[in-house]
Amino acid sequence: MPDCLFCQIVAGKIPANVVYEDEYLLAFHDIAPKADTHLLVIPKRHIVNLNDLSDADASLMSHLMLSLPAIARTQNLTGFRTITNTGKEGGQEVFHMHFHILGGDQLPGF
Ligand code: D5M
Repeated sequence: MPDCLFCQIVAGKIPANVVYEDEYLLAFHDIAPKADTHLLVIPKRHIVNLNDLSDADASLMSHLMLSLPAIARTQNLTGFRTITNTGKEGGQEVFHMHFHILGGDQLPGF
């Protein structure tokens, strides 16, 4: 998706501080961190948000969810918070699905 910011990061056209990459996923530091450590984990393929998923994405989503702890461990996080915002009303600003990983300090209860 040429106009998508995160697709451009996947394509290497916009720089990012990448901490993890595999065939399906990319993880990098959020440009405006809301915690001591704030990562974004995205599928390389353009998916808008959770509303855009179908059964065909089951294995990708399984892989993404199962990768989150290992991606957190690259930053020495044992405890962390994972958030995904879905749609404008859900606070989503970048319309390429991403999972926030927040940690590094003691987060307040939610
Ligand atoms: O979160 C979108 C997140 O994307 C927000 O925390 C800022 C982050 N962001 C925006 N541009 C960049 C770049 N260029 N690199 C890294 N992080 C970025 P949302 O859930 O959509 O509100």
